[in-house]
Amino acid sequence: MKSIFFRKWKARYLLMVVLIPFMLAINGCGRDFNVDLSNESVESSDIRDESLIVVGVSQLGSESVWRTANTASLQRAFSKENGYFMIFDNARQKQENQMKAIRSFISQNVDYIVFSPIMEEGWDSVLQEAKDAGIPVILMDRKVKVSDTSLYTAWVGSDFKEEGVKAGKWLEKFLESKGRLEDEVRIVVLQGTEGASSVLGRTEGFNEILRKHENWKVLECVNAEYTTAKAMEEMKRMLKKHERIDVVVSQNDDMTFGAVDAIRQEGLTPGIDGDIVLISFDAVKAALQMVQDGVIGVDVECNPDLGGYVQAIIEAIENGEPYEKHTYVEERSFTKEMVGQYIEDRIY
Ligand code: GZL
Ligand code: ZN
Repeated sequence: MKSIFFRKWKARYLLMVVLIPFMLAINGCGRDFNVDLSNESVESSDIRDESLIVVGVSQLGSESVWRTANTASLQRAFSKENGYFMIFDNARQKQENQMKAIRSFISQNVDYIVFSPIMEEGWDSVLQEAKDAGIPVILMDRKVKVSDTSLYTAWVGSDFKEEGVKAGKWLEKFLESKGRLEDEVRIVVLQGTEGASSVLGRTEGFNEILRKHENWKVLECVNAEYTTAKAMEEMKRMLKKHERIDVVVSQNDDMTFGAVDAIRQEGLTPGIDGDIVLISFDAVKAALQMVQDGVIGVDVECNPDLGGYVQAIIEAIENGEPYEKHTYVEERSFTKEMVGQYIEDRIY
């Protein structure tokens, strides 16, 4: 718990650390940013307010609609009005960029570090450095696989395995409704970033159901990086390679959008009454519209609104109150029968 004086000093110092390079960049390198400094985004009031809690956030990237919504929830939680000074870094899908950001936060001696680890492996040493510096690390969304769980203070996110189980159980019900539970079902899987908790969990959960049906054949499981473009490319390739695909399990909506385009370009019809049914994850607004249109069979929600949960943990720590080491957020699945009522006021 840092004293108020220390916080004021640090906020002032931080502002200099952030501003000076920016000013040098404008004057030193001669590059014309054409920026009116008087409109500098970090208002001077930021450092005059009573002490602010300084939070270093390493976001893994901006690969998906889900990720954008997740970042927005962090900005809402760690606002100046809420008493925070957030330093935000976008790692652009590279683990080494997240490591650099975390080390930079440590050198700036922030009060807290918050990050979504792009993959589970490889965090022990940098988390040890944060622990040695006495900076609590709060994980959100994805998880880390570390030898010592005291290397992070808390984690907030989804039960990814449960998401996969929900998807498998929906497929059972869907096939039964079509009288195809005993038929051979030919499945391809579009996976997200290799080693990500959301990929490991969704795969594990779906496979738990898959194992019960020896007539379900997974033709191919491919890493499409959670992006629309990569998914379209891989889906096109698989449609040419396999003479028939019945189901696409797509581990996020952005990849689903790419797969739907590829299926249509192949002259096939995606959907619960078409040639290929899609199972998706995240449940972003544009995808829920596709659920309503019968293009996506089920969309298993993944709740990106984690900022408030992380903020509550920080408040608890600040006030010396108890908090959970692991917090699972509420999520549901959406199908054609019930999705209608949720689309209108979906904020992402
Ligand atoms: C899930 C999150 C995943 C989303 C994708 O919590 O890690 O990352 O499902 C995003 O959209 O890329
Ligand atoms: Zn989730």
